[in-house]
Amino acid sequence: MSEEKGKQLFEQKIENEVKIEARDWMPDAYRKTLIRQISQHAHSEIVGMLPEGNWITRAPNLRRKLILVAKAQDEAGHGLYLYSAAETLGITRDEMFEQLHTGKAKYSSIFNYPTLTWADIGTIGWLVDGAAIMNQVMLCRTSYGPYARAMVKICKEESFHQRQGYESLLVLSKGTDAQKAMLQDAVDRWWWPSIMMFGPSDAESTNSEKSIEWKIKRQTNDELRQRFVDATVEQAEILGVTLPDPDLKWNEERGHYDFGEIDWEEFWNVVKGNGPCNKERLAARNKAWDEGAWVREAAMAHAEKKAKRKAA
Ligand code: FAQ
Repeated sequence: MSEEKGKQLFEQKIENEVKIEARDWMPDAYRKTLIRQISQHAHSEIVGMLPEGNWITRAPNLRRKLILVAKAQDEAGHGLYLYSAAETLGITRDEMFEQLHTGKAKYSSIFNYPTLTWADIGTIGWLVDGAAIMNQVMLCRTSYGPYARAMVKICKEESFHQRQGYESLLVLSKGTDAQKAMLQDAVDRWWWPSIMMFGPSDAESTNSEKSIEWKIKRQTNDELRQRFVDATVEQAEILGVTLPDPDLKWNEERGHYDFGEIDWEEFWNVVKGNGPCNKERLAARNKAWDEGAWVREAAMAHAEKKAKRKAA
């Protein structure tokens, strides 16, 4: 097929909401931005297990421990679907891991904050998974087929993650004064980083224009951030916590909550590798990769032996 014909078909498909598939012609920049976004998303799921892993051995009871183990396993699974979706675009998994391990690839800023108390785990479920879902529901309608299909499954699991977090916080909210204080402290620390997850403001977002045009992103960073704030305020009221933003107020005219200015200096600092836990997270991933070398070698040797036996 000529490049001209391929381009025409691509544009028609985008226009008519027909998914682009792995073997279809696509502009190089579309392929490149998808590899960037999907691989960063995959890395976020994998690195995102680390702050939670910190609490698996210290969960307050067996039920909470089982839920947390299952949640972390789901996140590993999300990472794997997403790496597979990115591979369909022509990058290998080893290349993606290399980009993560050398610090070349980004992953969500949120996972560079520490989990200091048990309330942080429920707060991650409520706010971090809540923000992730707000962003990811639109990705179920993204224009690239393998990414959209992966996102449908991921979103179902993420909504369970959000609910288990909120339920665990509801229990703390009815607990002792110390438990209530622990809950408020966690919310104070996670609120701003959670609303930073949506990325820079639309004016500063370098990729949004093209991604919206190609229907990779269906809503902008600021639109999603606003929806998240609007949905979360009432949930905070039910929990009896205050959100740490004195400028948070209902704006009758806009029909939305106004909120204070995000500390963009903090955001970019974390994105550039200088957040509270960036170095620790990368060191943990590199250690896991190095220590897993023998497993990868053994699996390859076994696969080769099986293939030889089959051929013989
Ligand atoms: N952190 O031009 P834009 C989860 C970068 S999964 C770090 O607006 P774009 C599950 C951005 O990459 C959470 N970097 O970029 C879970 C770009 O740099 P580049 C992850 C960020 O792509 C829950 C530059 O800034 N979700 O939570 C961030 O159009 C609990 C300019 O930004 C996804 O990845 C950030 N927050 O929009 C697991 C969803 N924001 O690449 C465990 C898919 C922006 O040009 C526990 N991704 N940057 O060098 C997306 O929807 C988009 O990529 C955005 C950013 C919305 C994140």
